[in-house]
Amino acid sequence: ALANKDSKILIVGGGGTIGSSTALHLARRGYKDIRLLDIFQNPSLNSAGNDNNKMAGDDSAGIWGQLGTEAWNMWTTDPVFKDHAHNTGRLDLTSKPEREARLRTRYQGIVDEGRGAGIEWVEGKEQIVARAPHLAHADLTGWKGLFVKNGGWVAARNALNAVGHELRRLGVKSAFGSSGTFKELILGADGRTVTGVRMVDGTEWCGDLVVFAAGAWSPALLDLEGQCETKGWGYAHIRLTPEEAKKLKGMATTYNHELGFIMEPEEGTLELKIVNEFAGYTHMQQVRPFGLNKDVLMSVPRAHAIHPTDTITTESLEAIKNLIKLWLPDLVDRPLFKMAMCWCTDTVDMNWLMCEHPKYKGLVVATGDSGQTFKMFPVVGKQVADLIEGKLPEDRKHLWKWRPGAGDNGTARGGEKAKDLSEVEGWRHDPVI
Ligand code: FSA
Repeated sequence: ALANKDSKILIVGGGGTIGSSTALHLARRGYKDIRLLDIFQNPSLNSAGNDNNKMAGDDSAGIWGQLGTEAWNMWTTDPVFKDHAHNTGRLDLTSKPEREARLRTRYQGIVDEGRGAGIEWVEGKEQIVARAPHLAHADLTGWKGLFVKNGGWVAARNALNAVGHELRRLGVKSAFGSSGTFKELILGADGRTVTGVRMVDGTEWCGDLVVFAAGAWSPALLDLEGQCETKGWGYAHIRLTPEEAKKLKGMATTYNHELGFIMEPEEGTLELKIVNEFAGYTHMQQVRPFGLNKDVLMSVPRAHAIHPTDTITTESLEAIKNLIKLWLPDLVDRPLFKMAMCWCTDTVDMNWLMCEHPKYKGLVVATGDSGQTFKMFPVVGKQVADLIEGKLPEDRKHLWKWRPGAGDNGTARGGEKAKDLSEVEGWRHDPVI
């Protein structure tokens, strides 16, 4: 085991998805000295999870299938999570052969595992509209894919907030602001044993174990040897009338791999979020992650919380308007608001990077979200806690190991290469001071 119940555990990124889930599992297991460190308090405004809603569901095979089943189970039964899960079902659709092949493999994998009751293969207008009546007037030519029964969406920000409350109730400590913002590791005399972390204002927190879960900031803060690439995706909202919301009540989460996705608006807010799907944008900057002795060019977040006047790119805006025209034609003229970019970090093969850092003792990295983590929010921290306790099964350890330069195993995101934000317009609106 990398720690015992009395160890001082510091969680960098403790206000976000992976960090707060880790704290929850450790605290529930009786770890007594946990401290969250983050620039913003939970739910951190820098977290991709700080969002109205996220897609969720038991929709995969293999290890991700085991986790997905466990996660959906916890989403719907655990007292901290269950008020935030909405079992509307989820469509995962495409009209492109390459994506179709992947979805068919996934479908077959789930069926072969004896879990076929939770999933349906759908194609053609009749079958799709039966699960998504709101698409009755849309052109669904060539669309096919999965209908996931055990899934739908989760109220992401509210769930992150609920975990934050639970952590405070369980006695987990925290530091936010400049004394919670990571600058560097503090190493012992051997130059490799981590004894704590130093923050941007000079505060030093000592610890026996550091869990590094800085989400999209991870590769810019700590040298990850090129294993993670940070990208941003845009979203916008439209405000519905109560009558319009009533019509969409219970709507299955509708995802099309070429176009984007929508989910049922949360009761009370009447805000319908619309997202276009694409490769994401990089934001290349010179940075010096801890562990390197020179600056490197890499993609870093341009956080909305820190640049609140930024919106989204003109091309995302057009794609979002197009999605409204195709799927929700009655709402084409509705103004768009709450437009922002949300930042995630991808590994090449879209599996987490969750392991001990090979260069340092007492440092666990838990990152490489790859756009998959919020649906796993209740269980991602269980994997980190198992890793710390030496209980993580070998196959999971292998999947999430330190692997610079490793290929993609056919699981890479695919599609077009990401553009850089410097090449596209419309997103930047610096305030005039
Ligand atoms: O279950 C899923 O398909 C989640 S992907 C969600 C998403 O918004 C992606 O669509 C996007 O491309 C990026 O990876 C962020 O996450």
